[in-house]
Amino acid sequence: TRTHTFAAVDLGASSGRVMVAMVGPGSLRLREVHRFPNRPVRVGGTLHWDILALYGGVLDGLRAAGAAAGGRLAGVGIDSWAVDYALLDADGALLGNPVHYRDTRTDGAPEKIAAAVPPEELYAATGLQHLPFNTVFQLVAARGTPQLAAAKRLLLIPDLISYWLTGEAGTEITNASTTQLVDPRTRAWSPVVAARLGIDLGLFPPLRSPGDPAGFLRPGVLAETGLTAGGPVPVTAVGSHDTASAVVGVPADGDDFAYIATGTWSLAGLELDRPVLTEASRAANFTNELGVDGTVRYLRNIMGLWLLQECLRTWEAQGDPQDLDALLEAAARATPLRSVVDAGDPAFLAPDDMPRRIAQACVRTGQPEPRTPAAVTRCVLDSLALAHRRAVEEAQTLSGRTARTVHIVGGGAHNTLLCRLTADATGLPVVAGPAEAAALGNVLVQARAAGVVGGRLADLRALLRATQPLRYYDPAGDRTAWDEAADRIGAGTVTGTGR
Ligand code: ADP
Ligand code: LRH
Repeated sequence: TRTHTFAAVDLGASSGRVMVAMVGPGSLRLREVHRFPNRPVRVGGTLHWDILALYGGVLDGLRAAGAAAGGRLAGVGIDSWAVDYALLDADGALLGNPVHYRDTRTDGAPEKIAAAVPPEELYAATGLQHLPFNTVFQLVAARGTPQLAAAKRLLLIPDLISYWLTGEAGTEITNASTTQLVDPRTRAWSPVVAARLGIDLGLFPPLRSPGDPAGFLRPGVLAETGLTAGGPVPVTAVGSHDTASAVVGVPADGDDFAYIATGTWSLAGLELDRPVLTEASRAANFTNELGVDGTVRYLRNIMGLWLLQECLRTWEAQGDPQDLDALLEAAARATPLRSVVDAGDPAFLAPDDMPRRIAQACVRTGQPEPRTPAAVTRCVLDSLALAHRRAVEEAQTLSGRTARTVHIVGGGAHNTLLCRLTADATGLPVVAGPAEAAALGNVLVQARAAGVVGGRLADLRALLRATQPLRYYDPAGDRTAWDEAADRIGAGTVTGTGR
């Protein structure tokens, strides 16, 4: 049997990477061929994504992928972070750098929208959790700008990369669901919501689904990446929302599992076959994002390892750089649950001095201020584990489903302390890995579309279990200590709506 080499372009908020996977019946080998930093740039007071640098990284990665595949790539798939978009003019030219979801331009937009469509109605129509940066809020913030007025087309980030690579435009549905303009029951646009918010759905190219063809690498791209000799290279729509691909990449056995995709964000919840649109679900700020194969990602956004990344950035800027491995070792020895913060607090959203904000939150809730990098790191990881526990428990209550295992995928799967604390806090066994679940979910959907592997999500996941190294953590310790810590913080969610 022949193996085929597929490339996954996976753009995360902290780094972009291009991975190649050798896929055959019963075999799957993933290799990173290129990783590049994703460094946002503030210009004119606005935080932007450096999209051309990212595209340059994608081209470098495809060149490396082609070399790894002996010049013959069976396909390319693209996924990235959600929500953000680029505007193009009538000639297809980029109208400015995409704005970062952590930019403050959306301040006040939710209030404007609530006046046009009450939050209850917006949730009933779209099932999306309230994140202050959802695409609808960004579009309302951009209303009246010359850029939006000149725009003839709107492309979400992975769709933009795909357009540049192929010349063909589409809107992939899993990521489209994060705009807050899609009805999760029909899996189509919600014209009513768009009309009431004055958003022109005509800006979006037609919807496509994971597995749909998305064109071929253009001749110029083939030339630039050294891929001209291998014949046409198809681009396939995958779960273009990185979290959609990451959930495909969860190596679960059966359906009684919870997952936590932990990278810059922690996305913690359940895979469902239909949305939960109840008022209780809205109040708890759970989202119903659309997944591969008709699934729903029922989850909550938790601030994630952003908290740690921003601490590291701050310490470095203050002339006190930390080594991550040494820091995590010291954190593992630090006093458990000494101070915890609400890992959903919107105060942590923007880039800024994170150790200071964490200390302030501890003081505000009458807890000791963590004073050393190790103590701050322990506080972050205890707080994330606590938020993981709350999301996993509430997702079950709100959906009526039961989880017997927690899968941790994404970069955080490397963090053994976080995995152990999550097992202890949830009281459930944790299976950690793969860290590159998004890239794996990306290539598996491509390989299936190409007929190289077959089957349903369960079959793709069986292939992952058979081929990817995983780590197991059994819960230990006294769960009442976690209850007590939870009581210290009146935890809300990223909206700050509170309990
Ligand atoms: P994103 O996709 O959002 O860019 P990733 O899934 O790549 O994020 O996760 C990045 C995070 O994973 C880092 O911020 C870091 O905290 C964590 N991480 C990655 N590798 C390791 C490691 N070897 N040990 C501990 N943590 C790690
Ligand atoms: C994770 C992610 C998450 C979104 C956020 C904007 O990378 O896609 O699912 O909520 O970025």
